This record gives sequence, structure tokens and C-alpha cells, in this order.
Amino acid sequence: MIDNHPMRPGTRVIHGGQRPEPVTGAIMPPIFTAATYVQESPGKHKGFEYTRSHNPTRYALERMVASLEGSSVSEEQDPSCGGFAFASGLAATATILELVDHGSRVVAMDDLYGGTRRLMSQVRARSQGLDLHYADLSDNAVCAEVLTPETRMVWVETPTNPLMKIADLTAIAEIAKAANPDVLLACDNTFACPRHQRPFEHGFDIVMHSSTKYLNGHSDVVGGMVVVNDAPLAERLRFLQNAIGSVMGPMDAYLTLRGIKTLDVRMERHGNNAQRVAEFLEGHPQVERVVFPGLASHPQHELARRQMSGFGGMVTFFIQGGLEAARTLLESLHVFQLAESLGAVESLVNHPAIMTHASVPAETRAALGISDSLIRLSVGIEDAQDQIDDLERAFKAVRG
Ligand code: P1T
Repeated sequence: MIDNHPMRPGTRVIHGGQRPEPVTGAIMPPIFTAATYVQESPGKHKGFEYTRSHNPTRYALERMVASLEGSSVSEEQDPSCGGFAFASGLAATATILELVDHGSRVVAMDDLYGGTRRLMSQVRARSQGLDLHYADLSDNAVCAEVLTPETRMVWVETPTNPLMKIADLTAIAEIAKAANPDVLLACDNTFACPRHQRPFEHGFDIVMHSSTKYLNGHSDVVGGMVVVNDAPLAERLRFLQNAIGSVMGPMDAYLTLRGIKTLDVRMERHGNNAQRVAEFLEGHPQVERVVFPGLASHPQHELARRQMSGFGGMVTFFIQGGLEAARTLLESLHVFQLAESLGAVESLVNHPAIMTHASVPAETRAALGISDSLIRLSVGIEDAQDQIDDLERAFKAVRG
């Protein structure tokens, strides 16, 4: 593997954790669809027993994402270097939650993907007795209050979905580890992706991705990734991945690995386009407020600049005129297609209150500010001028 050589991000997305296939020298791993592997004698095999437990195509993806996140776990310590691929982002999250015991105190960011919150509050609070506390972890004073010695896991999403809050990962790690050195710090890094943010560098233990989004980037795979930064934790995750079994299939692993090869060029274009779209929206008379970490008006713009090497492609804004205006805008857009999900080459638009965050209780949405005027854009890699023209046409339709 060329991982032993220093690599800049644009090189790492192509070569990280990869080596030519040993039999043929194929530059991309074959898609090993076999469910099982033939043994010479009981227990005597080539390191592969059954595809839920081991799959070479999945390993290739897992090593790539481990390399992108900068995991220190070596192949000698763990066959996929501390990276683990799952059937979806939520399957990844569900497996991470199994690291803590029944009744554990878990502190999570208050603004989260609706499905993550649903899994925690409506499933694991019951089945795992989790003692859940949601708090605004973008506020360090709040962190100092809620990250108590009893806290077993901290779940941070940054930037958050959909409000684009930024959490100070270094500060959270310092506060939480001072209170309990054994606390597990997990970061959902889906919005920033490893091109722009690497939570291990800030003292986090676990990184999670919905690889459905930027990592794969082409709206054709649902998947999830987990990366850990130390060998004992990798061993625990390896056990859980196999024991629970919500693994990513080999075809999806191949497609995701293929998608990652262009992550660097895609993120550059996503970021440039999102900056232009955000600036256009900020100057628009029909827009109440724009939230994008790359705007000086973002309350944590300075923190975002320190913590991230780019701001990604997600832009949230509040339209004037409430639900009626939002509905007309959403029905009038064409380049931005009205759909759940994000992070792919196509621009998408979403109404969180009705779509992705409908499972969040209405009072919670109101308290957080996920109102009917809130619109979330996933700015794709089309020509930025076409994206802006599309928005302008739709605003005109709202004006009637
Ligand atoms: O959809 P899935 O691959 O299971 O991933 C869940 C998930 C986890 N974390 C974040 C930050 C996410 O945004 C998601 C999925 N989000 C959407 C489908 C959405 O449109 O927001």
C-alpha cells in the first residue's frame, strides 16, 4: 500500500488504503459477490470465512475511508484498518450505540438528522434504556454543564442537519474527557466529509458517515461508514459489525469506492457553488436569513474556518411568506430537485419540517427553529449560474 507515503487529500482519495489486486494486478478491486469461502480443512482457510464477516471488496472501501479519516489503526491490528461499512448510515449509528451498556447516559447534539434522533429516542431509549440528553453542543458553556462524569457517549453532528450549527470538536473533547476519560466521542461527519474535517485530529474516538451522501456522491447507493482510531475499539466494532450483521454488500462497497475517487474534485466544486448560491440568497429580498458556514454572517464562521478546510455544499435558508411561499418555491425549482438526501452531484432541495425531519416532534422542531419557512439546499456540481437562475425563476413564481 502506498499509505506509508505522505499523501495530500487529492491523492489520498484515489490511493488511500489501496493496493493492486494480488492475483491479476487489477487496479480496482473485483466485486467479490461470493457469500462464502471454501475451507481446506475445518477452520483452515485464507482468512475469509463468510461474507458478513469478511469481504475483500468491502475491506477495500473500509481501508480507504479509514485512510481518509486518518485512523492510526494498522492492517496488522485490524484487517480493514479500523474502518467498517454498513448497509446504511442508520445501521452504522445503530451499531455504534451498541458500544454502550443498557441505561447509559448519552449526550447528543439537539439538531440532528431526524432519523438519528428517531433511532435514539423512539427505539434505543426503549430497547436499550438509554438515558438521552439532547443539548446545543455548539455552545461550550452548555457542554460544560451536560458532559458530566456519568456520560458514556457523546454524539455530535457538525455541521448539523439542517440548521448548520458548528460544534467545537476540540473543546468538546477536552471537556468530555476531563469529566470522564473513558467517554466515547462520536462525530457524524456526513456534512463536512473527511475532505474538510477530521474529528480524530480533535480528540474524537469514532467517526460516522452516511456514505449515501458525499462519500458515494452519485445518489445510487445507501450506505454507512464507521472509523475508529485505536485497535481495542476496532476489535469491539469488528465484533459488533459481525454480530449484528447490518453490513454493506460488495456491489455497494465497489460503487462507493468508485465514487470516493472523485471526492476531492467534487468537494471543491460543491464548495464553490454553495458559496455563490449562499451569497446570492443572502442578498435576496425574499429571503429572511441564510445559514452557511462560509458566510461571515454565520455565528460560528470563525470556528468553521479553523476546524474545516472547506464549508461543503449544504445551504439552509428561511424564505419570507411561510409555508405557502416555501411550497410554491419547491414546486417551481427544476435544477434543484425536490427530494430527500444530499451530497450528490445533482442539486437537491428539501423541506425539513415536512420531509427529512417530520419524525422530530413538532414542539422540538419549533424550539430548534426548524420552521415551515426553512428550506435546505444540497448544492450540486452543475454550473452555479444555472443553479442561481433556477432559484431566481422560482422566487419570481412565488411573487406570482
Ligand atoms: O440515510 P442513511 O444512509 O441511513 O443515513 C442517515 C443519516 C445520518 N446522518 C446524517 C447527517 C444524515 O443526513 C443522514 C441521512 N439524511 C438524509 C437522508 C437527509 O436527507 O437529510
